[in-house]
Amino acid sequence: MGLRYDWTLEEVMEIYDRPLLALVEEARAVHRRYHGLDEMQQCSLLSIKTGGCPEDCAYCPQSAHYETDVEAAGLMDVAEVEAAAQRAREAGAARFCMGAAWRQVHDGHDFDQVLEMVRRVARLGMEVCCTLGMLSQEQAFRLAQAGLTAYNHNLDTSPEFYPNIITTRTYQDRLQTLERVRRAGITVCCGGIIGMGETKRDRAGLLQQLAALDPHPESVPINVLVRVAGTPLSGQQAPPAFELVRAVATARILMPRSKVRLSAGRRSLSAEAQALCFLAGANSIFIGEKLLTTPNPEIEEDQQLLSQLGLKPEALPKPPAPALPVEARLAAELDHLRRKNLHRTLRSPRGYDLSSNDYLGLSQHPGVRSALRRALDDGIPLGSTGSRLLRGDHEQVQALEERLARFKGSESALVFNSGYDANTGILSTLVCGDAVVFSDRLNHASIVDGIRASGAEKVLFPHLDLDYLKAQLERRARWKGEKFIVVESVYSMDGDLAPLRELASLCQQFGAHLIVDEAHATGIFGPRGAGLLEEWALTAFPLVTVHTSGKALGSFGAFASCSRIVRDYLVNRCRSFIFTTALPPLVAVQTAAALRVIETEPWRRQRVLDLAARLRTRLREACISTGRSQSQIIPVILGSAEKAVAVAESLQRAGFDVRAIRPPTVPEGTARLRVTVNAGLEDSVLDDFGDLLVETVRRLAPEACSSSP
Ligand code: SAM
Ligand code: DTB
Ligand code: SF4
Repeated sequence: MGLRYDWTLEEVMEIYDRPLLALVEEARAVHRRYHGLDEMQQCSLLSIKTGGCPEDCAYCPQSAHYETDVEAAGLMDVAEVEAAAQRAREAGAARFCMGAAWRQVHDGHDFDQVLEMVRRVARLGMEVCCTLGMLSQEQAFRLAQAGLTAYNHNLDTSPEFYPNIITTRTYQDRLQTLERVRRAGITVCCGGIIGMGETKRDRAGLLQQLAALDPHPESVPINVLVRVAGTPLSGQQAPPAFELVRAVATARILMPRSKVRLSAGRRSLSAEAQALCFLAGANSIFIGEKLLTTPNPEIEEDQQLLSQLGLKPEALPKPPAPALPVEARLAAELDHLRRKNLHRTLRSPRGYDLSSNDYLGLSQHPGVRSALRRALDDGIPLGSTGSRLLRGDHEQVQALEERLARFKGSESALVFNSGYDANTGILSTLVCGDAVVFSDRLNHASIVDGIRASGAEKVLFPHLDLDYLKAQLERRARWKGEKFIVVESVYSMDGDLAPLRELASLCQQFGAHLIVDEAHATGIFGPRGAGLLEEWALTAFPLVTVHTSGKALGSFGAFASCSRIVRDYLVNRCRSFIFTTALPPLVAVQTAAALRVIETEPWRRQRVLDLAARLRTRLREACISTGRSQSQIIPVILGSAEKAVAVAESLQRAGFDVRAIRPPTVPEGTARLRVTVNAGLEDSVLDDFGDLLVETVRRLAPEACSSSP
């Protein structure tokens, strides 16, 4: 099973409460799947600035609110820190963590010194971690640039118990710094403390919060409260060791890939209790006689324990290969993207689907699944084994093409490996270098690339501006070569519809050929789901229409419908068709089965369009524009990339999978959420989503709500 980020508190409690041995066994199984069982990461801690902290964390001996034995000291000297790191490395530490008793980082001399410390420790080949309190985004970027591996910033406990422990900053403040760390490309070290008087539910609540961070923190420190005289928590009872084992095991199960660090408080644990924690999945400890201000087990004692248990220290991280000049350029460009909120990372699907192109839910359809199962049982080849022109032309693909042609009412159809392959291939093959192509400014990148590759003259016209297009056609009335007009029928980022009838008549008037990409209309529009041309009963068929199978059909690949001559020409000349291994025949079976569902379950497309209308109405009532959307795609334009990302992340945290779309995918200043609806959404989910979307936009991007509907 993949990693999860949506554990409910009840689920976490159920895991936490399992019989201890069963819990440990399960955690160990997860540990075995994701990590070496005999490896222990050794980290070293150094307080580079001690005491006098303005925060009131009730556990902390360094808080200025309490009288403890800690002697305040200013920021250490860089060379001394470097020497300490060197000693730690010699003692076997692979990671060096520097802590400063600050509420937040202030720019200036001290921060510059910290950056230099980070650079020096990084040069020693160790992982470098800092814990300095709250950070601004810019400070996070600077730490990343200095070579920081990880930033430690703990949530400490559940959101409910938190106010009993800290009043000078909020849980939300903590989460914000963690987000900034993530955005800067630094790994996250985030955990908490047990033994502060919290309940079992609070411990589960903390773990749930940690596991909801996406991605999970790369390291999760689990501290046992070190009771320090003078702090409000000095009189707490030590928690039973088994509670710690449970917390470690649950963390291991919830966050399988993370390092779980048995951090402060090991001096109060027996060797046996520590061994159980290691068995339950803890695979990192702090070594050295001191943590930040409190004592830690003696180094020799730890070495003995690890050797008795057969645990060996994890090696220093492999030194990164020196960046080639080209990599340095790439890294600088990536850094620039991060700073402009334009850096993309991959994120697997989770939460309610409000962003995919699986409009009809066919990627999960039981009938399609059974068709695949039958085909597998009948011995269908798993790979196509070659390009279509060699041995890769299987009967299932041929049958699919015949079916697709019937579906479209065209003479023939030709399957491509993807929509991108279809558009680039078709345009670069059919359009000659002496032609002129009139292309809508918002056409998909694959259309743009295909036209570019054709070498033809390109005339961009403003989105769906037929007057402008007509004027351009008139200017080129005497053009010697061929003319083409290329549009999408449903625009993928705006959800609006191209006026195909008018375009067809312009083509007739000016002797141009129409090419229509029906990617987002296929399966949705038309009485039989064949697309917008069918919806509007247009009989003059374009030169080619392009359809994808990976959207409403829930499968993979694409197809063109066209005349026999065009198909034959593409088979002989189209490079993206010829020079690639054909799709596995199983995919053809899947697409054919999906087409059957489209024919037999027309309610799905009606449902999608009804849901879209319902959401648009909700947004319009709240004065949030949905542009000219008339389809299942609903843009919520927020302007800046930063706002779009903030709104998307907030909705994602609430369990709705919405994605931000930023330049260059959409024009500068029009970053947006691209919301899509699908037939599987329940009314109540859509309504909850609509309400939350309105509330979130009002809170984070109020200027996106106009005053009148
Ligand atoms: N000021 C920074 C901050 O709060 O993030 C950095 C240092 S702070 C000491 C790092 C973490 O150490 C705290 O978040 C807390 O989880 C842990 N810690 C502090 N005092 C502790 C104690 N007495 N027992 C256990 N853990 C403690
Ligand atoms: C963490 O979670 N534990 C470490 C580390 N992050 C910085 C700190 C423990 C501090 C214990 C109290 C002290 O020594 O001052
Ligand atoms: Fe300050 Fe950090 Fe201690 Fe809180 S835990 S008082 S922020 S040093």
